[in-house]
Amino acid sequence: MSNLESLKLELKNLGKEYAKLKTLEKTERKAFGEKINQKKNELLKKIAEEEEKLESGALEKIDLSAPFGINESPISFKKGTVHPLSRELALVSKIYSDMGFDVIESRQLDDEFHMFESLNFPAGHPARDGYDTFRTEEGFIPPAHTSTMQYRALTRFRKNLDAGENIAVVVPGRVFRNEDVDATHEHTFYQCEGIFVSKTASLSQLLGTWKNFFETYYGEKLNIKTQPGYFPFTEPSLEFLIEKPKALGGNGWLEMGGCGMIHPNVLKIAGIDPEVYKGFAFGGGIDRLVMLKYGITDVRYFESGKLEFLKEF
Ligand code: FA5
Repeated sequence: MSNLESLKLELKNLGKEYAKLKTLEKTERKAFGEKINQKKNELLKKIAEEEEKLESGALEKIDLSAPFGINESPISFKKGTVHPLSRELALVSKIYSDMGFDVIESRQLDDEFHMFESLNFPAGHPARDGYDTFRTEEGFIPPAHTSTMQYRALTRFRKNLDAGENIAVVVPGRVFRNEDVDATHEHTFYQCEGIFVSKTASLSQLLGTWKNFFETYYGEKLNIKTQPGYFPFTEPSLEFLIEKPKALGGNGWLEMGGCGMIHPNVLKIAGIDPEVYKGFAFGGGIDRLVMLKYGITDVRYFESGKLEFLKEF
């Protein structure tokens, strides 16, 4: 039993002594009462001292274990900021998610099959050279576009079609090209791929879907137009342009990415019958999307790690 506990017990037992008062002669009562009162006061004093010791002991423990006051810091912490591309990628994903698309992650190392064969670039196809692809010594490929995820998205969500639903997926991701870099060309940048498959998917649905995305992102109605493009994995293939948003100065057309109806061979390789299902796909650059929104003049700022640039966001 601790010191404090035994003192408290003593005090409790002292209480019983008061009952004896009644049994005493009047002359004896005064002296007896004074004696127990004195004893009681002594005990209360000792209990208070013990409790104080305990309390100050607890405080000492905190001081010993904490290197500094628990509510203050010797260092002034400066809050960092989210990188503008990370923030805008989250916004892009949210817009597509609100439109009903699943969002899946891409990868930063891929292979020949996903980069080329699954996308209808047979071995020796001249368009393979157009992608300025990096390769590791082991033969892996850092993806040159997010289209490398088409086969994975199609095979993963093929079960939707069996259940009578559509495939609607977007894939934001980091991509790499062996480019001559300049103000609008980086070796490392971001894209967002869109993939939609149903029995009735059409080119007009593709244009409506992408227009809807750009209008939500820039917050105003936009004029769009297309011009012919070429990608082995879509047929027909188009380049998608928007008229510069009025809030950003208007005037002039900007190419935002490539798109088209998914080539029947790409559906076939992914185990989807092109006689029954049709699909559209689109892939746009995130860096240029964000540059336009914030008036950023050089794409190389994003990967530069320059604090003066990053602090603006
Ligand atoms: C493609 O990458 C195709 N995969 C797009 C596609 C997807 C077509 C699905 C059909 C179906 P392209 O190489 O044009 O396409 O690149 C698309 C966008 O990526 C460009 O419009 C541009 O915004 C961006 N981009 C391309 N190269 C760079 C670069 N070096 N630096 C920054 N952004 C770039």
